[in-house]
Amino acid sequence: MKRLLPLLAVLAPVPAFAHAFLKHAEPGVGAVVATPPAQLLLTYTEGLEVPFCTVTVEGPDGTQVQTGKPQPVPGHEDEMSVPVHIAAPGKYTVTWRALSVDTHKTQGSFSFTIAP
Ligand SMILES: [Cu+2]
Repeated sequence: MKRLLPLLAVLAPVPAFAHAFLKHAEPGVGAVVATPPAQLLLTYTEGLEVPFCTVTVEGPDGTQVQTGKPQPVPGHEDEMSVPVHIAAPGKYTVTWRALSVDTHKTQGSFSFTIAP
């Protein structure tokens, strides 16, 4: 029965916090901001594999907003910045897909509003 112990350790559930979930965003989740941001800054609960993360933004009229590729933030492996071209006021919805350093995939979305 001695050999069973290492096996049980392997089967132990991975804690839920070991995935990359959105911890903080600029502009903030649900925020109303006066000035359109030149980039989004997304902070996660886990380190990211940024080249394998995607972020899309949908504008108030339902069309896709022009975004750049997610960029790593030096010194912050749990963050990525995304260049974004926002010209008009209204509600914007950000949809993100993240691959964390533990190879788990997560996804989610949130909105913010540019005040008129
Ligand atoms: Cu994970």
